[in-house]
Amino acid sequence: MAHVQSPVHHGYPRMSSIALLLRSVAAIMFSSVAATSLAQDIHAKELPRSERFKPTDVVLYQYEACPFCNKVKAFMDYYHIPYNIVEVNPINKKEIKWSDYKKVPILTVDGEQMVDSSDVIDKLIKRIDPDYDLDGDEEKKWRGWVDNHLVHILSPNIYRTTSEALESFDYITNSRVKRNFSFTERLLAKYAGAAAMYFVSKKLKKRHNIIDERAALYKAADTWVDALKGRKFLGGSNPNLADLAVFGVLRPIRHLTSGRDMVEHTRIGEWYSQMESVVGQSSSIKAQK
Ligand SMILES: N[C@@H](CCC(=O)N[C@@H](CS)C(=O)NCC(=O)O)C(=O)O
Repeated sequence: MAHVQSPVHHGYPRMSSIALLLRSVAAIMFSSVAATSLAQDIHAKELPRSERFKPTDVVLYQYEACPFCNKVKAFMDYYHIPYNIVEVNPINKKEIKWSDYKKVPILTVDGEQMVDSSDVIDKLIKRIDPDYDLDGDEEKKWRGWVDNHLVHILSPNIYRTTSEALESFDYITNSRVKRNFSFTERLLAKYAGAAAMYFVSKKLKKRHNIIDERAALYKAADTWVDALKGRKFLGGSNPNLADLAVFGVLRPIRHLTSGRDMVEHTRIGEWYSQMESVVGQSSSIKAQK
């Protein structure tokens, strides 16, 4: 799972020139691989949950492993909104040149641009259910916790060791990518990307004052389970937007070593499985081991 965005906007610190070079190689390789293999990848389900909101053309401009993008995907998966994915090249961002907004996700809904994952979700839920109350304290608090706390713990975990970093880049050898790229290209993307992100994640760890990344992940998972207070979901018998946000950012790591460790060492497994069965899995973000 590459997390090869620009250091400027995603809070990446300044890097040594070697790390920068490696990251650039990884980013270029990753983006060319991903852009071709994932672009226009349609995710459709038969029965939209909303009778009111039936957009005909939804496009998500994303980075495959961007947690904010994965939040939007989990929401659209749950609400059965069919969408196309356009993978953005993290170096030149040519796929979003048409927009003034320079981050991902960007969602276009029948030509209308929506930006910022939480705003996107707010807009979509209001179209699905105009009466939806976005001001519920608990839901708001935990959605904020995902954006301001949980997302920062993920990179230090998935790129923690060189072997975990390599595992996170394993998706590059998945079958869709295989069709379009040579063995050498895939190998270079995987090793350069993993090396770059190994170093970047150490800087991120420092920046967010994380001493032990696994301990932080376990603590976050159990904090979330405590917030459930025995309920099936934070939303009660059905997930609310906070459930979908937590699930969205954890889904890409669930089948990596860090995600397996998390499930093994915390109480999050039951909630996660329940979310998985109501949202469904996304084939594009599973570890390919
Ligand atoms: N608050 C925004 C944050 C979006 C964000 O930071 N996205 C990162 C990718 S994870 C990004 O596009 N960074 C700029 C870049 O890579 O150049 C949201 O929730 O959508």
